[in-house]
Amino acid sequence: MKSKKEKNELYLVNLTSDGSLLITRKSSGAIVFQTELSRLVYSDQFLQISSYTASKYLYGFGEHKEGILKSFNWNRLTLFNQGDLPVPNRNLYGTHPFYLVVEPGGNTNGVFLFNSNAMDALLQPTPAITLRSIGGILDLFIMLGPTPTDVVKQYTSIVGRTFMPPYWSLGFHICKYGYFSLNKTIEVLERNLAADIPIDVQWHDIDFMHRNLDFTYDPVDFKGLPEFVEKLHNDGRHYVAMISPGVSDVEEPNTYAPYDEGKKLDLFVKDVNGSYIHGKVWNTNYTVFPDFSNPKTPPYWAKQFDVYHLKLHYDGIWIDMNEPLNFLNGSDVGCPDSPLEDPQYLPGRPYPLRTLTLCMTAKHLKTEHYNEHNLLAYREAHATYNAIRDVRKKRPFIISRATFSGQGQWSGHWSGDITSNWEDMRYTIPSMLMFNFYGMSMIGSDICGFRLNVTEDLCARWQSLGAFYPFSRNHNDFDTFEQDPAAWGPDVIDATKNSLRTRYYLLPYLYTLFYKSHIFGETVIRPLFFEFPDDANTYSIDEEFLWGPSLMILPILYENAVKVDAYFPKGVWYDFYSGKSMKSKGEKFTLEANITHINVAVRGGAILPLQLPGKTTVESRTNAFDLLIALDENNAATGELYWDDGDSLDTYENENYNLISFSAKDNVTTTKVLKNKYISIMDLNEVKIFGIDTIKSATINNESVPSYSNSNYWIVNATGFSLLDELTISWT
Ligand code: MIG
Repeated sequence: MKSKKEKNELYLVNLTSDGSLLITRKSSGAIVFQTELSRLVYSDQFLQISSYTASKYLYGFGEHKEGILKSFNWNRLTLFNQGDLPVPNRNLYGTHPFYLVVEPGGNTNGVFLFNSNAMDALLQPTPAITLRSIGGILDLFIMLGPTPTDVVKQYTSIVGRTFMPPYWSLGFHICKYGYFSLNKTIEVLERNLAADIPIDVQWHDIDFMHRNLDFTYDPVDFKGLPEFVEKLHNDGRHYVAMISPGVSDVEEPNTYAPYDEGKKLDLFVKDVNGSYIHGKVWNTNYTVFPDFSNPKTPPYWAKQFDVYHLKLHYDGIWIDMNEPLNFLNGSDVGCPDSPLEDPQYLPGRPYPLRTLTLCMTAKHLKTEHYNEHNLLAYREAHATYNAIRDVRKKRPFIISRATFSGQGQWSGHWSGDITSNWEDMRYTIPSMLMFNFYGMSMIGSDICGFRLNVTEDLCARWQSLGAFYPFSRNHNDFDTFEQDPAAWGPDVIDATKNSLRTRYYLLPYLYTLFYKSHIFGETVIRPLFFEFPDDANTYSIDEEFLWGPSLMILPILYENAVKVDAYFPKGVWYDFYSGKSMKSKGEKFTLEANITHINVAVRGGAILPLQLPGKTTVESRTNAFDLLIALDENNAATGELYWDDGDSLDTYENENYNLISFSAKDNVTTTKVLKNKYISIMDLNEVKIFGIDTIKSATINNESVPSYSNSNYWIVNATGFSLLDELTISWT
């Protein structure tokens, strides 16, 4: 007899005695997974399983530099963390063996291969996928969705969900490799503040360290750094410092605790003979690597952060080079002969796995680097998260270059050393979309590009686009000219100010999306097909994207372009700034955008919580809120706001937050205070209504209030009211 639970399952499994395994979706008969187990290969250094896929609409299995939709033309996707710059068709910094397939009819399924060895996925025109790993075990999770968001929620319920970011990290960040002095840092920051650019976070790259040593700062060129950081804090700003995973091995005894203490605890990665394996990164001599898989390492790591914080009050940490990248192949003395160094099957690039990283035979506590490689950054991020949480007693903010499945719990990511050209700017959108899909919602790219010099037009367009990255930071290489917004003329400065003002205005909506990502596993940024899986036109779109379900960003991505031909899925959409409506049957609209403008559209049916922007998030959080009501075809809309102090740990778990829901139908909008535990002022300024022709009179809680038209929309004045009271807003 079948149990109730089984009856409700979305799938059917059929396994024949000769090993044909077929998993289908009960409701449609679509293939979810289909393999011949008789063809399964399961050996020590070669594991292979193949499956038909329901369609050629497959997404994920990254990190790679490419669009969201994968090619099935004998396409090999390699996963093995490596630190060289992003180029197409090559493995990149992170490993996420998880993919999603849209079935005919619009249901979606997901497959996660829980395996951390180097591996390939081969996509064949059948369509079919072959998963091929060179170690570990075959442990597959299959997710039935049925919506793309459901698949991501199911995946993140297995691997872990995005950390709850501090509110300040949603502001704008500036950075450059090669300020080379505190004076230069101050000069750049000051000119941006003088140009009225909102800045929340100042960063420092390795050049602020003393002789490139982790947990130091240069006492000469960066003299006064702690005082500078105090000033940042007093002005409502924050500070992020860089740490590399390797530690210098030749410091005088008793002068450099990160080495001395690591040596005493004997926790560095070893070679086959049991000596510390020597790589070469930034240090004068060689570099040794803490073994984050050793239980002694996290407390050691935490101690370094603790001591460091006594000197320098960092707020966030940037973990770079943690693939790990090594300037040598394997070690200072190469690597021994071994099947681990030269496996019979070599995924990815046609050169050994040890190229520009550690020997595969290097020894971690329980196993060889061959098996630990892809996990190093994950473990480092976890240790760093716990370390700085315990030091600061506030929410950690960590950005990591290398990543593995589930790392979104501990860190965000940025897309690494992209080049300052139009192609690489376009690539930043699929990068963001995919990392949201992997459960790492805090993702961005170097605004205006990292490598080589950017042009003024490109930088203006990039600042506009980058204002809509979840993690919004301008950063560039040491040998390029300065590209912070204020280094430019009015085009870049105005593009930056306009787009950042919009970002800061939208922060309560963005923050609520992060809450939903953290608690429920939803994506913050998503491709159009996530919201419109029945509309096949959306399946390949990655030059426009959504914030949550309701806000569409339509950037200019081509040189000299001043218009964007944007696809709007069926429904009512409104220009975010003017309220002008566009009724779409599922078609393209041409939108203009001069060099200082980026198009943003609101989907009918949404109520967005907004807050008047400030020069920092600390300032914006003291301002009044607006509500934007965008009515759909049925004159209805809904929305939500999550609000807490933005920095304390576990506010959701401790119920220290406010949660307010909004619902509009015809000419009445009501708000419900579902939780009121965070004591704060949440005054309203105005309510904007998109999608009505005229208002004769308006009331809030039966008091009549002024209302007026702003060409395409109506505004109801709401001053004197608070979001913490339940409101009924009506108009005639
Ligand atoms: O080999 O710290 O991706 O953002 O500026 C370069 C210097 C090492 C790589 C990072 C980049 C950073 C740079 N780092």
